[in-house]
Amino acid sequence: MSLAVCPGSFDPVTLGHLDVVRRARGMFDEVVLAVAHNSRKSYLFALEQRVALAREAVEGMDVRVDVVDGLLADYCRRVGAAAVVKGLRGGADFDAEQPMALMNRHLSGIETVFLVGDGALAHVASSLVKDVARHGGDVSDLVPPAVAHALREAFPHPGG
Ligand code: COD
Repeated sequence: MSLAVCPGSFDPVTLGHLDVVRRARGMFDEVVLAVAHNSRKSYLFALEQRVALAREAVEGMDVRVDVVDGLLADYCRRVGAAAVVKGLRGGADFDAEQPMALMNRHLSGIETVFLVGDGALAHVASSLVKDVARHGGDVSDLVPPAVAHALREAFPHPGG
């Protein structure tokens, strides 16, 4: 059984993330969406909420959601992962991801597989989605329904 780990901050999970997870599920026997901590980010949603929103989003996809407490490389070794799967929207993503892939391989030998996401979702990033929602924009076609609801609660707008 080959297991892939799709890690991320998922603050919050978007349709872009889910596209990559779905593609990974087509290639591996088992897929874990792993909510991890990026020390360069501060989060809007608490860990428990990011996990709950991700669980709801992957319902019916035969994908598990788990939390990475510590290093991703250690987590991958512990669960016997065959690969880390990351999504690429473009060159900037590759530039950011390559050092992490090299570091994870250095730490535990784990390989990273890069999947090119749906071009129609290449503009979808958690940070942009939050920014649009913060200013009252509609993100309901970019995120799962429960995430759209959570964003409306986080950024209430009169009449919105
Ligand atoms: N299309 C395709 N791919 C996408 C899209 C989209 N629209 N949106 C996001 N993605 C991809 C990203 O490129 C990324 O690969 C993945 O989805 C997750 O994105 P984010 O933004 O939710 O998550 P990040 O980038 O903040 O995640 C970083 C980690 C949390 C994975 C990293 O910091 C980590 O591994 N932390 C654990 C501690 C650790 O091991 N640190 C050392 C790392 S070398």
